Amino acid sequence: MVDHDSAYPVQPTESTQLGLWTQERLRSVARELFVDAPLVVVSNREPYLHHIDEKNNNLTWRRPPGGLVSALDPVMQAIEGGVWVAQGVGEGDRTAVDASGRVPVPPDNPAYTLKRIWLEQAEIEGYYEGFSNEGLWPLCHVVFHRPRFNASDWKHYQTVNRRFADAVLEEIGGKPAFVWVQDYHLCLVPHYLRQARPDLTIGISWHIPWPNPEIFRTCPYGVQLLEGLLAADVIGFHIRYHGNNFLATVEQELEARLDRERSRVVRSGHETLIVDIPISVDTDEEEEVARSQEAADQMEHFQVLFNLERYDHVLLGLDRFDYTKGIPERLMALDHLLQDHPEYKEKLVFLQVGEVSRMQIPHYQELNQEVEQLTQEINDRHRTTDWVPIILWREPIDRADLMALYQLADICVVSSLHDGMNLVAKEYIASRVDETGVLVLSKFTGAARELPDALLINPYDADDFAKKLDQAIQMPKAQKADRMRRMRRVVRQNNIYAWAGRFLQEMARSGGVEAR
Ligand code: ADQ
Repeated sequence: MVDHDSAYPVQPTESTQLGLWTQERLRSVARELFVDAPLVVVSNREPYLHHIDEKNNNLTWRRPPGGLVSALDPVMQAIEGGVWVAQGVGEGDRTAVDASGRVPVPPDNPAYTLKRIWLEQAEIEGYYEGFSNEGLWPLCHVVFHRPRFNASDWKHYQTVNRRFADAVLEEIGGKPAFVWVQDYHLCLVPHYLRQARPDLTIGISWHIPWPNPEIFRTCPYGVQLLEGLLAADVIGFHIRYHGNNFLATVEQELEARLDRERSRVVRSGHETLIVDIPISVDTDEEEEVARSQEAADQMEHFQVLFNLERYDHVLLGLDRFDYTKGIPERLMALDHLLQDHPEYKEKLVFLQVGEVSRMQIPHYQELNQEVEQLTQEINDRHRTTDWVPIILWREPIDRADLMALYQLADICVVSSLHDGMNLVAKEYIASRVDETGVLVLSKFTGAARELPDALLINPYDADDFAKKLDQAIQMPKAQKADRMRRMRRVVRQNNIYAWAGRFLQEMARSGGVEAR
């Protein structure tokens, strides 16, 4: 073990003091770090899905929605030569891979290897839909949905976590490696890896909030989850508050030595460093897409499709459709706004974009019904002969569509009830190359800590939320520009390469490799 004193987590590392993190800088740091040991990323969700296009008899592909994939794919592309282990879910996925489940990605310009593993239907139901998304997801987000745990889901969760660990071990053979595990689906992977290979350097990034100890202890398998995580050398959260909740949980649930000063846990002679490093977006790439001809074409397309030219104010909500994102709350705030300010009728439109997800789970079906019903009620309450305030749009969208929609939105509304970070907020800022636009942002997102220049709201307070929407509409041009400029500086500085670079440096130090 190296002396960690020089790597106190919240201080800027030597490397970050050198200036802005870029793709090139991450690549050169990675070349030094991973010279003798490759980087293997492990996550449930895969970065690319293959589809069979029956009409043209060929394979097509796309990137699924979701924060983790949006953030990590550019990192893996920058690092080059790594391996990403994930579950294959596209109907063309098996056709695209070789006999070991491997396929080079991105398919149009390969930079790393995707190794797919295959799960049985019962495993998907128990591990993914059950334990991960009906248990851990509501457990970690304070949204008043009771988590559901049962022994059969837990068994699947263990089995599948072992399968992911086995796939990593198969991939690295007997060689040294850095393994970077992602998120709440895979808490036990560090433990299984450590059992088989005590020499590996293992990190895990936790993308969602960590609850307080009182909530966490309702999980009947909490101790095993903590033990699984603590087999890692480094555990990363987006904000200090979640890291502190984790430390408090460990203190309550386990026999372990805590060094709060240095954010470390020592258990059975093994030391785990807890860091908080905010995840972000690839600002250069977002800007490039925002300025592209494709995005410009899509802007024109959406302008015609939604008849946007006729409105003074375009408000946008864009999410992976989830009950943590506060979609009904933002519709109710709009309802309040229109009741208080009927003068906005016909002058504004609220565009709610987002594919439905996890529809096998009853809470998600209920959310879908609730949003459809609310939209209808609010539209009926305020409609005029040729105008309704809310347009619900559920089509899948690609990066150019995203950048086009962000640039068309005078106001972007992110109203999560609880969110680890929220990348939509940061993407909106990155897209605003014209340095205007207003971000209305829930104070319960990790992003709110970095972005005091957003209009911060409590999504449960519909009156104040409506007032903030009004403030956003009325905000003078110069103030919008000042705020947006400051937010753009923050997002550019703490970009995705800073997140990955800093995390990988902490991993390297814990594994005895000195980063620059
Ligand atoms: P998510 O809960 O998925 O991420 P978020 O961070 O907002 O939430 O990321 C969503 C991503 O999906 C964004 O990149 C967005 O552009 C994309 N997206 C959303 N709707 C889409 C749609 N309809 N079509 C295509 N793309 C869409 C989790 C945590 C977050 C944390 C991230 C990363 O819940 O708190 O920020 O991981 O750590």
